[in-house]
Order: sequence, then structure tokens, then C-alpha cells
Amino acid sequence: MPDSRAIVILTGAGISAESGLATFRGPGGLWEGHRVEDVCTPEALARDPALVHRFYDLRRAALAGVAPNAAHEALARLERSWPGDVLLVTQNVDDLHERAGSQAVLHMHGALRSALCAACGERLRWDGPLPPGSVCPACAGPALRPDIVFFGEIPYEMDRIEQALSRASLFVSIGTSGAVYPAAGFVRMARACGAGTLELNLEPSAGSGWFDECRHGPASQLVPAWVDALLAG
Ligand code: BJW
Repeated sequence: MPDSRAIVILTGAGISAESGLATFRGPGGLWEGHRVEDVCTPEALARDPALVHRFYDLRRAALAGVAPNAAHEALARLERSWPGDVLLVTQNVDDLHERAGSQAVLHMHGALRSALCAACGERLRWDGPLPPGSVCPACAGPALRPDIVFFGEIPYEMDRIEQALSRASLFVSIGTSGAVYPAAGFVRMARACGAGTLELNLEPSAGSGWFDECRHGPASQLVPAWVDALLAG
């Protein structure tokens, strides 16, 4: 049974594009210079840990030079002002939602500023480079890796996300191509449970046809306008 004021928002790389972080697919995308199978699978990590760790070290370092944009800020304002639950589920591994002030944020694909122990599963805050073989403070194993969900691994927080989708009255997808599951399937889950659905993206995504409404343009314009209208009632 949907809660008439519960909102679930899914964000992807497009929301951080105007902050200067590259998206994944398309021209100038993050993976144009890297083959996805070279950097984004557990097999690639096992084959060439130095390459994978360096890729994420560079992206972690890049966070210092970027800031949240108007879209991140508008979502933080929505969370502060909306009289019901607002859950932000992000596929992004940057920390721009938190830096904008959002508090209810689930990073389903992991986080750049986090390390994961492949031996004991400990997750810990990590800034700076993470060389292969870094030692886990919990189990002393030399097994720390970037805390990133690779293809073939199970995304974080799926139970909480599915529960929130099942009671949301509105599901909004922002800045994602709809190319990667399970996130690409959230719109169908939310619809099946009775939520209204809205896409805000630069262009139609792979899943546009599943949404009740789609608005296309840059997130820094679409998201503040949508939040203003929602809060105005
Ligand atoms: C703007 C804009 C602006 C630009 N304003 N918009 C066959 C069929 C179906 C599924 C599978 C299959 N074979 C394998 C699978 C599963 C697989 C999968 O989906 N593969 C696909 C390739 C088909 N998925 C998995 O393996 C996942 N795990 C899994 O399924 O486990 C099983 C399981 C699930 C649930 C319960 C139990 C078991 C894991 C997926 C991990 C994805 N990891 C990555 C890397 C993270 C680390 C990193 O950052 O390096 O996550 S892949 C990459 O894609 C990254 C992103 O989070 C993710 C999504 O990309 P995103 O955010 O959509 O970015 P783009 O670039 O694709 O799109 C940007 C959009 O923004 C575009 O549309 C632009 O137009 C737009 N845009 N500027 C607004 N200014």
C-alpha cells in the first residue's frame, strides 16, 4: 500500500555531469578510454589490480576538484522541506549528494571514499590512494579493494530499496541511461506497487517508455524546477 507522501529518487551519472564528472556511456564517457572489462569486473581486479586501483585512485582524487550543482542542492532542499520520506538511491560513487546536504542516501554501487576488505567484508572510510595489498585494520589481511560494485556483484541495500519502492507514491529517475540492472528495473517495480513515475534526463533513456512522464534537459535546470513545483503544492 503506497504511502501518499513517500518519494524514492534514483540518480545516475548524469546528475553529476554538470559538476564536471564524466558519465559512463556516450561521447567523452568514462569508459571511452578504458574497456569496461578492464576495470569493472571482479575478474579484471584479480587479473590487474594495479590498473583497477589506479583507475579508482584517479576518480577519488578528482572529487576534491568538484562541487555539488543545482540539481544535488535541490534534492537536499526537497529532503529538508518535504513532509514525508524522501529516499535518495544513487548509482553514483561520488559524494556530491552528501556534500549538498542530503542525509537519506543509499549508494547502491558503492563509494569512492570507502574501501572494502575482500577477506572479511569490513567497509571503512578511505581518502587518498589505495594501493593493492593495503592492510585491513579489522582482520589484518592485505585485502583492501575499492568499495565499488562491479558487474556480477550484488548491489548494496537491495532489501531497503525494494521495501522503499513498494511503499513509494512517487518514483523519480534522474540522469541515468537505464542500461544497468537492477536499477533499470526500479521503475517497473515502483509502477507495479502503485507509484507514479517521472524521468528527468538529458535525453530519453532505455527505459523511458515505462515512465508516466518524461522531461528532457539538463538536470541543473529540470531538478530545481521540479522540486520548486512539488514544494509549492
Ligand atoms: C544527463 C546530463 C545532464 C548526461 N543532465 N542527464 C543481461 C540482461 C540484464 C541484466 C544483466 C544482463 N547481463 C548481466 C546483467 C546484470 C548486470 C547488468 O545490468 N549488465 C548490463 C550491462 C546489461 N548488472 C550487474 O551485474 C549488477 N549486479 C547484479 O545484477 O547482481 C545481481 C543481483 C541484483 C539484485 C539482487 C540480487 C542479485 C551490478 C551492476 C554494477 C554496476 N557498476 C557500475 C560501476 C560502478 C563503479 C564506477 O563508478 O566505476 O556502476 S557500471 C556503471 O553503470 C556505474 C553506474 O552506476 C551504472 C549506471 O550508469 P549511469 O549512471 O546510468 O550512467 P550512464 O553514463 O550510462 O548514463 C548517464 C545518463 O545521464 C545518460 O542517459 C545521459 O543522457 C544523462 N545525462 N548529462 C541530465 N547534464
